[in-house]
Amino acid sequence: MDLEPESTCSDNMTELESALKTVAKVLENPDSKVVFFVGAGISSTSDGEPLIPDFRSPGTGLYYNLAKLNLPSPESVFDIDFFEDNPKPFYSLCKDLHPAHSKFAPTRFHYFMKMVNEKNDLVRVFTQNIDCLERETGLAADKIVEAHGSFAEEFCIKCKKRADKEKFVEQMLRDEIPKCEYCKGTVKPSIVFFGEQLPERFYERLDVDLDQLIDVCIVAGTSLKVHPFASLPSEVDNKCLRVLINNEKVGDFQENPRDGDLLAIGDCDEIADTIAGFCGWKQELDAYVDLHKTKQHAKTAVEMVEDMKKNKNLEDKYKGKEEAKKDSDVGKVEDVAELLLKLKLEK
Ligand code: CNA
Repeated sequence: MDLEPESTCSDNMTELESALKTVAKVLENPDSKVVFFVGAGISSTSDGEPLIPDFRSPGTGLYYNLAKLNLPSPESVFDIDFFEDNPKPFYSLCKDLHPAHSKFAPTRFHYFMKMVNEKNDLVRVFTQNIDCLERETGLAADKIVEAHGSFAEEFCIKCKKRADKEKFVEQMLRDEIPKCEYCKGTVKPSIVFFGEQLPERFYERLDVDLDQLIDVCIVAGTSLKVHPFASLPSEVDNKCLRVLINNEKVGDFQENPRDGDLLAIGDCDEIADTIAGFCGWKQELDAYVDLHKTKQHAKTAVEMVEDMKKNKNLEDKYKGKEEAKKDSDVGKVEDVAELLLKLKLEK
């Protein structure tokens, strides 16, 4: 009998695989306490397709696109003093970013965090993102700290009262500057502008959450350049396993590396997918992502049907139902409408 040359798994394993297997081993234990520190990179692409651009990239970044508005500087759009005098530039882009109107869907990485909440003891997701995609997965707001605020709520900048969401959205979609129903002050989403304090909840949770023994902290999609958020990875206990999932090595992982730090340099979605595979969660993760896509397709198809009902001429635009079916990519539009009702979508 020929004997195969002896080879261990680790012989063939790349450094990255080995790091991800170590993470998976921790996550296989349901009692593991997990914390996430995340940023714009978890929303910048979705399964390789561009999603929400970052702010600074030349040519595509948000600030680049603001050049035409003739602002003192592109950053003025998020400056509270500037906003008080002239909220128009902010509202010219708010519609595209606001979850009530934007078409952005959570990425595979967002759903991975939701799965960690289901399979482990998720202590908290600290995010710098303002896009609300963590909430969109169904993860409870209590599990999320939006360190730089978000579009989840809107407040009057004068009397500080919370605005009615429906009225706010109506005004925004009519391209009006939303006004407070009590004092007529300007209403602003609760994203943190330059010149404003971070939410108190950020400091409260930071004190309490990081005071306990966390098993693994996963830092993902952030350049760790914006303070005080950037210092979070340095605040976790020395016994905590620190993992960086990012396109590049950043922050404390670069400047003050600890023994045992794991570096997963690469795309957030791909790495989340691999870890999920090692944990045996791959099918469930795929199901979450697919369900969301089906909902999106169903929404598109139903919108088309509604359009067609409203205006017969639109049949020409879609060259009849056949074209609409093709666009919807999920079979008959009527079936999709039915599916949508079954799913009881709120939106
Ligand atoms: P950043 O400074 O733009 O850094 C992003 C990091 O993610 C960089 O190191 C990239 O290399 C890395 N990266 C980008 N795409 C991927 C990917 N697919 N996989 C792995 N790594 C990737 O963003 P930060 O969050 O660190 O900066 C903080 C700012 C950006 C906060 O104030 C945010 O509010 C703000 N921001 C938020 C959004 C959003 O809400 N989606 C979008 C753009 C900017």
